[in-house]
Amino acid sequence: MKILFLNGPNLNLLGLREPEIYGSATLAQIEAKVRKHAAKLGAEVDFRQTNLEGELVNWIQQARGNFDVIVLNAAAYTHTSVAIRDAISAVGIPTIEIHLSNVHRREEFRHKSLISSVCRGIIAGFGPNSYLLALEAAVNDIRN
Ligand code: CA2
Repeated sequence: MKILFLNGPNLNLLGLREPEIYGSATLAQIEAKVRKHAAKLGAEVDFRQTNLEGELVNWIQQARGNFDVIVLNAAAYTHTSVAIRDAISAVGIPTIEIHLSNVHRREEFRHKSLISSVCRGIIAGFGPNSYLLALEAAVNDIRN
């Protein structure tokens, strides 16, 4: 099983700024945990980050035929991007929406996700473990 992890804007700052909200782990440390766990589960992982909305759209489109599942932390684009929603819908690959923080405990503008309704499921609020839980979900729920 091949799983594409995509990370949106500002997630490259993890562990470097605002640790009280997002924790002290860097994205590279989260990636390392994901890779270690994926190896145990026999899953293959690609892990990417970009600050550009269009790049996320391109990566989602290019996943067709190359990945079985997408795990997506679209960061702020979760709440704004019709383009990312349309790409997920068009590509037809099961996509798991994830967040480090529990977006529903935060500002009201984070309560609305434009992508949830085209995703297979949502995991939020478990910090870096949200990534590992998504990996488990991908392997146990989506693998056929
Ligand atoms: O909780 C999450 O994973 C979010 O997707 C993170 C996004 C936020 O806009 C979403 O509402 C929820 C923000 C990612 C920004 O990450 C930073 C990390 C360190 C310092 C500043 C921002």
